[in-house]
Amino acid sequence: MKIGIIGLPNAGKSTLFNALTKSSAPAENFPFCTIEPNLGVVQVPDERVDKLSEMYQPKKTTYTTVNFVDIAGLVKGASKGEGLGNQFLSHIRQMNACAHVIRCYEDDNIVHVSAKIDPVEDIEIIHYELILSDLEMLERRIVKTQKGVKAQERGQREHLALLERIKETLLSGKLAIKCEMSEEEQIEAESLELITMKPFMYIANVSEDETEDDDSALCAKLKAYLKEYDPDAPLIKVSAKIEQELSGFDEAEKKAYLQELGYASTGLDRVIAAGYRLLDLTTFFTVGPDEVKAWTVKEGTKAPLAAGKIHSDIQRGFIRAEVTDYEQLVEMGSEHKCKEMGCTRIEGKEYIIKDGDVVYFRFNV
Ligand SMILES: Nc1nc2c(ncn2[C@@H]2O[C@H](COP(=O)(O)OP(=O)(O)O)[C@@H](O)[C@H]2O)c(=O)[nH]1
Ligand SMILES: [Mg+2]
Repeated sequence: MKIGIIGLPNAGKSTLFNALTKSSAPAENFPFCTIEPNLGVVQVPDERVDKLSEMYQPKKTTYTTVNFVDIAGLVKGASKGEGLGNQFLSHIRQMNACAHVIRCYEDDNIVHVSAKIDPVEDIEIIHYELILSDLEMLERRIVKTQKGVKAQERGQREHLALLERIKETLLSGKLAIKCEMSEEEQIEAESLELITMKPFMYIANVSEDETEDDDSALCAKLKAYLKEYDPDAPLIKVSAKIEQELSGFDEAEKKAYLQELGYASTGLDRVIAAGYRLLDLTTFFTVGPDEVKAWTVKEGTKAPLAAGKIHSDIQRGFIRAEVTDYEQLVEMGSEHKCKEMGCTRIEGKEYIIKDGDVVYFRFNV
């Protein structure tokens, strides 16, 4: 599962990516410094893991991770091949979700490709390119489907109607995900690999002196625009520059500095949490004196497959899952107490893992 970081050159993608991964992708005042996409594995902060770790005092505590990819400079004309455009677009197509970084910071030393800072114009440039690229893809699909309709292949007429509707949506400047669809159509549309069908989040990269509740004119403008254009998508305000500085601090220093700046948590934590939510994943936990660990599965995963994440033997020899809800475990204070009080459920092969389940798998090989 990967989240692609996209946006215009100098929006602050690499700076943010570096802070996220504490790695060293090149961040320079140069539009095409990141050509190959950079992959970073980022730990997802989860206070449930902290709490469980406190309870069990295990030798090891393991959080889930999410992958971020720094996809570099999309520019105006990308869908027509400008600035290595097609290459970037094909990278984005492989992502499960997108984090769109928009420049809202002012800094005369950092050039802007359009020579002026206007977050709404920037966002529109990127969306325009993504939509054009999707339209091209869709058009090819439509031609293919028309042939299917002519040949009277099953379901092709309905499929064509859906494609035409998505095309209408794109032509009106909206993202494909905004096209009204039934649940089945949604699944059908997701298989089209359209970029604008992917879940999006927006990251406003603001000036260092901007606080959480006090928006600059640029940030306010962006917020107002997104409220209309994509109201369901999360918008997160960060200063990439500060996040980069913070990533070198220890926890105590970080806290003090954040307080001084008027931020409740690091922007990165909010970016990671929102990104993780965007991917629609389910987290379950295994606990014990050796390790407290958070695991990630796709929503709707059944118990044996989830067990297989831990070890293929556990999946193969799956007998049952003993499941306790995280909240109840914390309330009762121990697994023993939970069992005593009848809060631990015995679940079989058909059980679908829920977010927050604390699971013990019984198996035999
Ligand atoms: N003042 C300021 N400069 C920033 C900020 N974010 C990025 N920059 C600078 O802008 C330049 C380009 O940033 P980079 O992360 O490489 O942008 P990218 O092209 O989107 O990857 C670098 O010199 C950064 O230090 C910010 O929030 N404030
Ligand atoms: Mg970059």
